[in-house]
Amino acid sequence: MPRDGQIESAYLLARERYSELGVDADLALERLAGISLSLHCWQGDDVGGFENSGAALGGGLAATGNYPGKARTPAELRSDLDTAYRLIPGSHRLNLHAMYAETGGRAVDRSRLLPEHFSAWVDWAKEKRHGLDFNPSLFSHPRAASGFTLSSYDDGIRAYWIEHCIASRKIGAYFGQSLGTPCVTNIWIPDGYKDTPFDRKSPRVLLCNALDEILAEKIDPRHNLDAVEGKLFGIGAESYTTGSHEFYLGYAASRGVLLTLDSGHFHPTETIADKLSAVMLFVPGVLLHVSRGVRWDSDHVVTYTDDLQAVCAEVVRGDYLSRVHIGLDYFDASINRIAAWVVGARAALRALLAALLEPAALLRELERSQDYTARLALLEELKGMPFAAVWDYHCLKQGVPVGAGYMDLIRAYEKDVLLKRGG
Ligand code: RNT
Ligand code: ZN
Repeated sequence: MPRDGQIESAYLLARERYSELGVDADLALERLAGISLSLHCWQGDDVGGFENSGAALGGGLAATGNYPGKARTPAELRSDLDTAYRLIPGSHRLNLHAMYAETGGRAVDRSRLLPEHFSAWVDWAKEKRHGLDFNPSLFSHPRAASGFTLSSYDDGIRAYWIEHCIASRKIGAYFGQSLGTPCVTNIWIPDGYKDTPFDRKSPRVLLCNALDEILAEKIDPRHNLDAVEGKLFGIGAESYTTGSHEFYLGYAASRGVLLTLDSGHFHPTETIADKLSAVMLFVPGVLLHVSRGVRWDSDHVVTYTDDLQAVCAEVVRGDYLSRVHIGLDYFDASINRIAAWVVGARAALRALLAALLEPAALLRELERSQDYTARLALLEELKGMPFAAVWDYHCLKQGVPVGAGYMDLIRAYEKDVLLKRGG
C-alpha cells in the first residue's frame, strides 16, 4: 500500500491536471465530505428484522446466499454497522425498517409501534452522529400474505396497514426531531397480481385513498419527509403492480411528497439517471434507492458501473444535492455483509466524486456551441484522468483505509466476531 507521502504527491499532481480543465479538486473533496449516504440496515441481516415471528421474507423480495455471521440482534447489527462506517469516508445516515423495532422481547403489532421502540437506535445514532431514515414494513407478515396491503379489497387489512404507516410517520418525526435532521420515511408496498388482472383501476383507487389517509396529518418537514416508491414488477406480482411508476409520479407531484427512484425498479434498459431532471421539476425531492439489478431487480451490491456514474453525474450536474437523498438498497447474503455495505457505499461516493470533478463549465460551453465532437472527445478523455489519486487522498484525509486495505479490518472482524455467531 502506498505511504501517506506518496498519496499526497499523487494528489498534488492530479489536482494540477484537474485545474488545467478549470476544476478545483480541493473544492470537489470538500463537497464530497458533506454528502451523507443513507446505509440500509437490512443488508446486515438479509431483510430479516427482529420480530422473531419466524415469517419468511415476503413481498417478492429475495436475499440469496448463506454467508456466515449475519446479525441476530440489534446490538449485533449496530456493531456491524459501526465497523462498516469506519471504512467509509465521510459521515453517513442509517435507513431503518419498522421490523427492526426493539420491543423488549414482547410482540408488538406493527400498527402499534411507537417511537419508544426505536429509542436505542436513536441513542446510538446520536452518539455516532448518524441521521436516521425510516420505512414502514409492509411485507413478511401474515397480513401481507394475500399479496395486497394498502390496495387490498379487505377493509381490515387496508386499515391495519394504514395504521402502520401512520405510526411510521410519527416514528420518522421522532427521529428527525431527536437528531436535528429530517427523516425520510419511505413507503413501498409489494401489492400486485401474478397473473393478468381484469380490474387494474380499483386497487389503484384504494391505494390513492389509503395514502391520502396516511398523509392527512401534516408533519413539520424539518422532522419528517414522506416518500413513495414505485416498482415495475416483483416476484409473484409479474403481471400487475398497483404502485407503478406512473401511479407514484402522479401521486408525488400532486401531493407534494418525495418520489423514490430505485435503480432496480424499471425495465432493464431503462436508467433512472435520465428521469431525475424530469421529475425534479415537479416533485419537492427524490429519494434514490441505489441498487444494481442483474437481469431483474436482484438487489446486487452497488458497484462502479456506468449506470451508477450516470445517476451520480445527474445529481451533481443538476445541482440537486440538497433535494436528492441518496440511500442504498440491496441485499446480498452470499458475501461478507459488512463488505457489502462498504463496497456499495464507497462505489457511490466514488461516482459522486467523479461527478464533482467534471469540468462542467467547459462541457456546457461545448454543448451550447454545438461542438459535439469536442464534447465527445473530452468526455472520453475524462475517463483517463487521475481520479483514483483524488479518491485515495480523500480516504487518507478522512481517516479510512486507502484502496482495498479496508478488507484487513473486515477479515479481522469476521474472524473475531462474525464467525463466533451461531447459525
Ligand atoms: C423493494 C423495494 C424496497 C425494499 C426495502 C427493503 O423492491 O426496493 O425499497 O428493498 O424496503
Ligand atoms: Zn427500494
